[in-house]
Amino acid sequence: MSAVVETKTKAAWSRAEFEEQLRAKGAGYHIHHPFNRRMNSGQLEPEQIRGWVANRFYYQLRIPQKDAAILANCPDREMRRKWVLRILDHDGFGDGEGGIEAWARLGTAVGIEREQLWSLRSVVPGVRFAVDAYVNFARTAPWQEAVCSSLTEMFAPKIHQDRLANWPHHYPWIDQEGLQYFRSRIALAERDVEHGLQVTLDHFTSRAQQERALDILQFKLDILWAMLDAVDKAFP
Ligand code: AHQ
Repeated sequence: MSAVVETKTKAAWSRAEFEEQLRAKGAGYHIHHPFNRRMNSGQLEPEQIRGWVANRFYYQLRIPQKDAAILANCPDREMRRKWVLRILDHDGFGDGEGGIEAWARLGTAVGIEREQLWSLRSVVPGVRFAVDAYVNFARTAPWQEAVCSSLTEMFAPKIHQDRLANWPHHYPWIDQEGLQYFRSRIALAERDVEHGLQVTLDHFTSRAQQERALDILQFKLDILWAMLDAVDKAFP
């Protein structure tokens, strides 16, 4: 029986089973990527750290546009009132500098000139391609699918905690002030995942839809993995 026909005849998972299936995708999270493993075990040279920070800056810079695309596609005011916080968290508002500025301070802490970072000259094609694929997905997919793709952040608190635990010891040359972004992201990721997971569990209810949600999450896991592949190759 073809996979499509099989899925159509299979019973939907319960909410708990569906969440378990989503969380099981963490096995492919970029915390397991060789570049990240070398980073966390202190094997990277300053130039490789700088290459990673400069390339991930492009990802951080585009996240608000990704989230704004979701807002633009979403007719549900209650959902938008929550989702808009993500844009404010990254762009900042009022006196709050926001996550993009905090990432720029990480850039300074690892020795990247501010003008060089904001010029995006260090962003390699594979990273630009992967990040743009994410933003374009959010622009063109149903908003619930784009929400589902953000659920890689289910696995993010651990990766931030690893950096906070390992960088001061392995990379004492990096001013720890620069690590503030990782500190700030742990609580924000947990808040964002709680909302994104509820939307996902509520929307994807048939087995075919649930399998689609797993494919969407795999697409985003591939984006994060491909970014590290490109950085790993560009900064050997
Ligand atoms: O700093 C990160 C961030 O702001 C976000 C937003 C979220 C999304 O909407 O897709 N994903 C995400 C992630 C951030 N940091 C990554 C890291 O490894 O530092 C993890 C990444 C994610 O897990 O999707």
